[in-house]
Amino acid sequence: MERTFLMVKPDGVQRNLVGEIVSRFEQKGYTLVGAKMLAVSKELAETHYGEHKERPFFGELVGFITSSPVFAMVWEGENVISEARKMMGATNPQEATPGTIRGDYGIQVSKNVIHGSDSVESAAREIDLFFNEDELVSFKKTNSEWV
Ligand code: IDP
Repeated sequence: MERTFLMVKPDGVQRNLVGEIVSRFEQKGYTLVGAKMLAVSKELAETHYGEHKERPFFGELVGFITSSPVFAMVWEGENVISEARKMMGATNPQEATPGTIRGDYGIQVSKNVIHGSDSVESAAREIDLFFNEDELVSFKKTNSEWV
């Protein structure tokens, strides 16, 4: 059983897509084990996107993610890290398949609606960065044998 970190970015929150996005992962069968609205600080943004520090768009990226609140989530389930990436679609919404979140709701790469961890290591790092242990629950859903 895996856990992944997903985040509705400022454009998704402003466009009222939080409910739709939560609904997609719920209906798929994954379990939401933590969630919160937060305003990302410059420091948190720079740490979260640290691997992109040398990229030309780093300043734009940090400016965007701190521009308005985000909705941070931890989801649990079998292979949820890679499956959530499939459900999100390609980084550039114009390359994302229709039916994926970015394919359905995004146009520009800088406003691509959602972030999701891309590996077991980044999931662990990002969950730890955004959530305290006591903000996450651990439970078994009564319908789990049907999913
Ligand atoms: P990912 O979010 O699909 O994992 P990454 O390559 O990790 O993609 O890039 C992080 C974020 O940086 C992307 O989600 C996207 O919003 C933004 N980004 C990527 N390339 C560009 C660019 O060329 N200009 C502006 N923003 C970009």
